[in-house]
Amino acid sequence: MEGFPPVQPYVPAQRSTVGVTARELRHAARQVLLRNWTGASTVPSHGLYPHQWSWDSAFIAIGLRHVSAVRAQRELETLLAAQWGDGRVPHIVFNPAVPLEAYFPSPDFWRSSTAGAAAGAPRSVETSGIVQPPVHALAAWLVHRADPVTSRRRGFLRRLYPKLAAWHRYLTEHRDLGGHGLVSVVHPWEPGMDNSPCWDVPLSRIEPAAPASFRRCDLDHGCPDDRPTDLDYGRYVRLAADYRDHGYRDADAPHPFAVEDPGVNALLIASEYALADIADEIAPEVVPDPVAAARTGPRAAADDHRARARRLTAALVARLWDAGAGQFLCRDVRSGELIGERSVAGLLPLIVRGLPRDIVDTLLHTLGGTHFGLGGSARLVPSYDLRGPAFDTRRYWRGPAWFNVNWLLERGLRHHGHPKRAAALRAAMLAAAATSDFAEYVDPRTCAGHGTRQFGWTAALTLDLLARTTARPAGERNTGGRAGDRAAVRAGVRAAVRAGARAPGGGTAH
Ligand code: 2M8
Repeated sequence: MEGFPPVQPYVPAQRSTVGVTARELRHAARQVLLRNWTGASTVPSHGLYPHQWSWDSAFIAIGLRHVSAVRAQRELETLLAAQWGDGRVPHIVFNPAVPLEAYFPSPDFWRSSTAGAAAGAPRSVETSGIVQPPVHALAAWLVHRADPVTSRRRGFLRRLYPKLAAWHRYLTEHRDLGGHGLVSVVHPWEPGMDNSPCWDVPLSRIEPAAPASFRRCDLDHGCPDDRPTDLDYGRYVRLAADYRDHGYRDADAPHPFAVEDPGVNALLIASEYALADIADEIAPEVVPDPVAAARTGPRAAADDHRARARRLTAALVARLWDAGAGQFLCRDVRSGELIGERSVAGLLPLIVRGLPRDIVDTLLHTLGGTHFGLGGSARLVPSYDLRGPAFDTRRYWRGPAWFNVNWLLERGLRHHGHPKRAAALRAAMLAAAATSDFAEYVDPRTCAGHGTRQFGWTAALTLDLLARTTARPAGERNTGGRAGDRAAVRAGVRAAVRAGARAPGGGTAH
């Protein structure tokens, strides 16, 4: 609890927030993070997701750093304390105080401490056995940069660095299932975009688990039209159960679902660069032997990370770039084919340093074109092709816009020197967060909220956007810009409310 203010009662957002100021929005976002904090980490949502999720915690830490550097550090430390011996960071760390019936699949389904023992699952905490995108090194670096003095005093990066390096090694050494230098996901939950139309073909080969063999809890909290179908759930359960029954081993697992996803790989590349920055920062501590330092140079570890990032980037372009589509696509490792669906994951390489200029230009064009519509028919970037056959404005990862993805793209726009487009996206995100009561996801055209509310990373990334200038995202230290914030929020909210008023049933949170 070091350095953290007392919890204030939460005041939900009003239906009309035309007059909201940056200060009010910042206050409301902080309240969400305070309410969702459980003592050592933050839940995405007390109802729908009552445990700690891996990539959620990374995004949440990025926002928490503006509230309490120590709490942001603890968020990541708690997650990494549940790391497995083989280096994997589990996608869920279960809170033992939460009843089993609160979330499915529950700890007694995954049985990590026994079924995962050979892979080094911890004994003292129950986790899932699959992973999520590796955003953690990027988050750790940003958390450090927010308060380097506290970070150094607590030995934050020095303690996290070996864990983050082992996590990346797990991905590159155990998960290169295609054999071409890219990481594969082995379950639709691993890339975080659980129900993307990209998984429809590879998932169709999986025999679903019998409906009577499990009970979904998500429908107790969410509207069925916003969530995956029962058939998809049956397949998710089958894949997870088979992996568990194989001891969560990768080497000789059949992995009937294996996909190279551009989002996961782009985030790994961004995190490798962050790991290089971290290694530079702690270089005197990780190379304590002066003889070794003289021989290899104190920056050798950082150079290794940068070299790995460049190799991954080359593999990403070689394996997943589709010039005809104007974006990256997923590759089905089992069939060897590219998957012809346009997911927003195919634009996420915009966050990668050193991508060839012509590819960057094409991605920027695609972002604003008819498939993703940014600056045209869409206020926020949809999760899937606006013109795709499976597009659905409200169903989970099949069209709605998500704040973490839009935050990454806003970062990409700034990185590539498009501050005005970035500022417009930032204003739209702030408005959507304000009018939807920090919804889990929103209609990309009207910003009508869907899924659960007071959602962790929506609130956290709102705080981050409010704290940011429009400068390029180097190792950013936030410098205020509050007058600009206020103007951006007001302009964005007015536009969102106008759009909501035009759209049937749109624009409001409830
Ligand atoms: C969603 O996924 C979980 C399973 O991991 C679920 O549907 O129960 C996804 O949106 C995922 O990306 C996210 O990390 C998780 C918690 O917010 O919810």
